[in-house]
Amino acid sequence: MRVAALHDVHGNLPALQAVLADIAHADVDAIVSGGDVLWGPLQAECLGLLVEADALFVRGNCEREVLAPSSETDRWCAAQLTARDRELVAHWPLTVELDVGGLGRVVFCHATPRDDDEILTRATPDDDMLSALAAVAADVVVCGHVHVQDDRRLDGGPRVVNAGSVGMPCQGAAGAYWVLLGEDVELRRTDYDVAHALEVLDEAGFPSFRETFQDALEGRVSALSATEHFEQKRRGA
Ligand SMILES: [Mn+2]
Repeated sequence: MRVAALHDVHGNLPALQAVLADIAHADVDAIVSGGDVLWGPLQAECLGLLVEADALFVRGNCEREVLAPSSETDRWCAAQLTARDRELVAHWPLTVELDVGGLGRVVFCHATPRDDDEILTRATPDDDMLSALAAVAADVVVCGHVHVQDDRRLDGGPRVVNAGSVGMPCQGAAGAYWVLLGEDVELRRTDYDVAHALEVLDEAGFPSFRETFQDALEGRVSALSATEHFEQKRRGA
């Protein structure tokens, strides 16, 4: 079995379209949507495409936040969804489990299997990773949330793969980031026309769109700066 995991699309429809076109040539048996499809410019359209592609969904913190909005931006996002969209999203689970090729039992989640907003980064010490994942019986855990790809083997714990972000990456280079699982783990990057995407997405009316998205889409947010930001947040600094 081969599985494509697509995390943190954040309403970036052109990025998602490019990844789905790539996946069409990748002999994939299942697509997992790893959370945070919402909270972005063209989220309802992204949701529609993933439903059409028969994706298996897990819930991200942004799905939870859009369904219970507490900011102007959350409320804008909520207003883009139909009652049927909201009903669908409200039922997404925290995890999906699949047996994948040579990898064994794989648990897909947004942030960690126990919490859609818990932070784990490349810089998180092994002991902290192990305690966050202690209750998880899996060979591999696939997560997202911090928008930086990673593939790490924990001594005495699962292999932890971060799929990165399709729609709002922090990799220091433009593109849509995702992961392909089969006999092994392939961290993938799909190119798309970012200048055109920025124009299309800007039209959607997402509040402060350019300020929020442009640097990430143009590849100007480095993995190091994003990791430092999230790691400080994790440590409560
Ligand atoms: Mn998230």
